[in-house]
Amino acid sequence: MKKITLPSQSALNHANFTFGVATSSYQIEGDRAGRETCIWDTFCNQPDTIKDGSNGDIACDHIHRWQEDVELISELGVDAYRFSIAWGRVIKANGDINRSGLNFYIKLVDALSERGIQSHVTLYHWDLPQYLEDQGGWLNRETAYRFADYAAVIADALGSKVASIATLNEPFCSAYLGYEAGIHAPGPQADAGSRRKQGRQAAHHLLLAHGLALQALRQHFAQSNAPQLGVVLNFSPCHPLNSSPEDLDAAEFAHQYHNLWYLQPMLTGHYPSVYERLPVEDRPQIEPGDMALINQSLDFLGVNYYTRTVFRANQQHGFKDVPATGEGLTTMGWEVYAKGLTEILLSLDSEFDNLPPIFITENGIATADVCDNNEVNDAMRVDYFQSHLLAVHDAIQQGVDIRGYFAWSLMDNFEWAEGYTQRFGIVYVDYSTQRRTLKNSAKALQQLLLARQSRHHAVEDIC
Ligand code: IFM
Repeated sequence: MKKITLPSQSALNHANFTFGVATSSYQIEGDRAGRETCIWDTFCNQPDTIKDGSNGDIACDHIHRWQEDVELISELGVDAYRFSIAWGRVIKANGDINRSGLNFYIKLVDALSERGIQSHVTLYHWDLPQYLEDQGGWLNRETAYRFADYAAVIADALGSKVASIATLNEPFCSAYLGYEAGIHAPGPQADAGSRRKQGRQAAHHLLLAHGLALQALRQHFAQSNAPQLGVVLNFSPCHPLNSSPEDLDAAEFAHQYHNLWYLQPMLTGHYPSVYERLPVEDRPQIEPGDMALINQSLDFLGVNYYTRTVFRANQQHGFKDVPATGEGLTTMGWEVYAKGLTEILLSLDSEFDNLPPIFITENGIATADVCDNNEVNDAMRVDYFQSHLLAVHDAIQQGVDIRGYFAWSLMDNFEWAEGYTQRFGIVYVDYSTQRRTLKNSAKALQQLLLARQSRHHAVEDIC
């Protein structure tokens, strides 16, 4: 079996570097009856939205199997578990708190903490309650204020029991894929001509939600032990197809539009300069004071990285992505490009003076896994983790402040528009029995992490 190894002096070996695994609520929880309907329930019910016609009604049945899953996480030897909270499991349509839903997360965090595992919580990983969508969803400014109220409820309930709270996961996907491209929930809300405007408006309200929630969280924790507060964004280095001025410009446009659209307002209070290149009718409505609200200080930035993207010039939109081709693509059709992770980390570090410490909050690969006799030989995933951990090591060596790494994902799960056709887990899930089996990648990470743990314990004993 392949191993994962790190240079012996690597910062990733230090006890203060956090290793974890990650999931999200809609992708694993199931128990549809225990929560309000969310936009993904509605979207999955529409024809031709999900590749295999599936939904998250049962998913990995995590709500009923969470104790088994906590044991699994603990067995892996990780320091931390990153998961998201389903807003509609915690706040009912009438605004009351759903006590049993909230208690689920309290019990989860307590059980993790009893095993010495930190909880890293994300408040919003795409499952907007349908009752808010019915009032306009992210196109309605009010949703941002409801998000801040929900954040305060979570702060009150989980408070200083958790290591970190991230407001949003990949708002780019919520706004761009959900509204502009329309391939994620809630799906197209307008004719093609108005979708870009709607995408930008949803993005602006997501940014506002982030700012208002951070403000509420800071106020809540003013007198007490605060978890680290931040946000999780997805990044992909944008490369030109060739070195023509048009393609170079397209790649820069895409970089600002995809990578900087959220981070720059959060860190500086301004949209990137390509904002000015958007036709006036595509720009979001911004109220006075919004940009200052969005510009809250961050304790950490969560970086999700999977692959790079290649762009060429396009008359109509300024840029167009060029899908990867050739050998060695993942089952998502994504290129394995580990040095892109070092590249984007260095580029963010040089672009922003006030870049907060970074956690790699998602990194992983979908492969065509088969469980044969309780064995899943996912050698490609082992190689992927190996090369990407070295890419993180390289970035740290070059001065980037990176505090942790979370593998995506703890287990196979509902991959949004791809349904259950993509397996991102280090643990294989047989959806007909819900049986979980450690893939070879999980065993390789486990070996690395348990060896690391025993070295830390040995050092503690000496001290
Ligand atoms: O599964 C998703 C996750 O929900 C958000 N980041 C990307 C992953 C893989 O597509």
